[in-house]
Amino acid sequence: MEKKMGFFQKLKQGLTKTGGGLLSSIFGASDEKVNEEFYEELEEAMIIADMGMLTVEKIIDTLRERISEERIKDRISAKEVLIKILADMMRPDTDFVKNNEKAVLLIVGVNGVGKTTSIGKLATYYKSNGMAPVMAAADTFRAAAAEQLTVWATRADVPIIKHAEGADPAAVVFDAAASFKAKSKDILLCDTAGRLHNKKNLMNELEKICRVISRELPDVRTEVLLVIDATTGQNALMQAKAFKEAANLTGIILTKLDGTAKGGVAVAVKEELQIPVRFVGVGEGIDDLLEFDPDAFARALLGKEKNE
Ligand SMILES: Nc1nc2c(ncn2[C@@H]2O[C@H](COP(=O)(O)OP(=O)(O)OP(=O)(O)O)[C@@H](O)[C@H]2O)c(=O)[nH]1
Ligand SMILES: [Mg+2]
Repeated sequence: MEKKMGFFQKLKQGLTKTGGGLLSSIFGASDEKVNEEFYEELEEAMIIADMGMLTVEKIIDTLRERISEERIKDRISAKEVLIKILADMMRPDTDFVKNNEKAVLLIVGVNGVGKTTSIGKLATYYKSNGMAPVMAAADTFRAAAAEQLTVWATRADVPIIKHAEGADPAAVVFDAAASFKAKSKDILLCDTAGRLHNKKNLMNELEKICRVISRELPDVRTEVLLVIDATTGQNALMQAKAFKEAANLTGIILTKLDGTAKGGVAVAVKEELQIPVRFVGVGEGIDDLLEFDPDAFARALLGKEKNE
């Protein structure tokens, strides 16, 4: 319960920081009517909040239908319906790594989105759930990438497998998989490079890493999580499209929600690309990672607390 409140508070703080609650201003007092002007304002606000044109059209259509079916006349009631629609759209269709289930989490994404930081947070999260994580420093491309991950490994107090700069990332993953087996670890967290020269390079490297994982750990569940930065809006959606073509993405980590009112990309990635958000980043600290909660997230997008 306390965690849920924390989720909501942190999220709402971020989401309302820049826009004063992008969607909340539209709903106003209880006696305000649902009319064409309301739909227009709402459509515009959802596009500004990065939900993407296609998704916004679908949301508006669904909302119109429900409002007509339920004979809703006021904006306050319309808001409740909208929260439900958004939450259902973001809700994952599949389960995620269960507690006590072994897994490999391959963390991918363009540079600067928060991959390495998220791995530090994930290690802490899994450790606090009683799991034994190990990190693989498979970003061998950027100078000092392994050192940066080592700092997080020390903070989280988990082991790390690393090679020299410029080494083959797949070889790092190979060694990390060996250690995972030998030391009976639960969660293998693989950092990857964010700046490869082109899509073909990226695709080749990710394929090679995935081959090593499936060969060395054939019975271990593997999740490929794309990290996207919520402050980059529509750009984040483009990145998700590109990475979906390059790798078998299974989920999203949406970072930097503490610095934007535009969390709508969480709706767009699920609706347009069928990739569910699994975690959200709400700060630079080791505890600033939260399990994604579609209902709380939808409420936060609309600036509404459960008992408000
Ligand atoms: N405010 C905020 N900052 C974040 C969050 N996640 C990461 N950052 C910051 O974003 C910056 C980049 O984070 P990194 O983890 O180095 O990103 P990366 O994707 O590993 O970057 P490369 O390795 O260069 O590709 C750092 O300054 C982090 O502190 C977040 O949820 N909120
Ligand atoms: Mg990094």
